[in-house]
Amino acid sequence: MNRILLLVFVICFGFMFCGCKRKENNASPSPSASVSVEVVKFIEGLDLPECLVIDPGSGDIFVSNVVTDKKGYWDNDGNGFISRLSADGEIKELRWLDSTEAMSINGPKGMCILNEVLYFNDNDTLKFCPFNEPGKVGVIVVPGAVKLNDLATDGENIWVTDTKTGNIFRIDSSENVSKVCVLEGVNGITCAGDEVYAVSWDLHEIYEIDPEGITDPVPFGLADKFLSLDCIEVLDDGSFIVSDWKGNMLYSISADRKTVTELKEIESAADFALDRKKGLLYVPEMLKNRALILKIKQ
Ligand SMILES: [Ca+2]
Ligand SMILES: [Ca+2]
Ligand SMILES: [Ca+2]
Repeated sequence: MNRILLLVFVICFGFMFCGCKRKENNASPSPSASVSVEVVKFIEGLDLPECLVIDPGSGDIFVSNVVTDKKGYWDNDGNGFISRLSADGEIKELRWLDSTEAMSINGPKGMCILNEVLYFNDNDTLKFCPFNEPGKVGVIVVPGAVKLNDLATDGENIWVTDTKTGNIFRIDSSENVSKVCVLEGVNGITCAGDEVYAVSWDLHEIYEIDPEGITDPVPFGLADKFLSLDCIEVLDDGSFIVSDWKGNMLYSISADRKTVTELKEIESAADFALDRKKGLLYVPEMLKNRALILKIKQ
């Protein structure tokens, strides 16, 4: 009797499974459906890495290390540092830029590189270090800054987000600071051609930003898919990759902004870098004190 019941169950389950499969195959193909990632390497020995960026000049990778043993991610504790790695993930200089008495580095987060200068957010202060003057750190005053998070560049300006105030600023080459708009809980920001995209940690949503700040940020309508978004990048085919820090996941989103696909489970996935030419992602796995190099397969 039990065997017959089991057989009936197996047949029913098999039918349901085939039905689902057929439905899936009939679905219209989405541009991101074929995106997947493969681990190339783990980079160990980092200390709460929040952000990785690629220097277009040398190809080297820079890593911001927040450093705290008590969840003081935003404490001005003078123990943060920035590492320099080769493109294949070997640590060249763990403390390429270190905190000093004259200029503390506390909890460095988002970074960008423009004209041979590394810019990095350090809690309430935007700092920078020119590559030709290693160790020398300058400051750009950002109005009302509390929790500066990400940085991006459009090739002329740099863009800064403040997660606490929601402010998004654009700063030109003369260090003129313009407030573009406010987006509650804004974290990651990226520039793609003339377009600017940002993600909100608190609203767990992705937004297209009007670079002129005339119209309000336009949500993708995917807020029910994520927990706390950290970073966003745009691939050449117009699809997106985002990291969900609390959701411990890296996602792909189709260019039509409708289909969300899980790419890889990564604990506390933070602010990753995209190498377009090589099709590589450099993703910090923050609470595991390491980063992953992933190959994008399309
Ligand atoms: Ca710290
Ligand atoms: Ca971030
Ligand atoms: Ca970023």
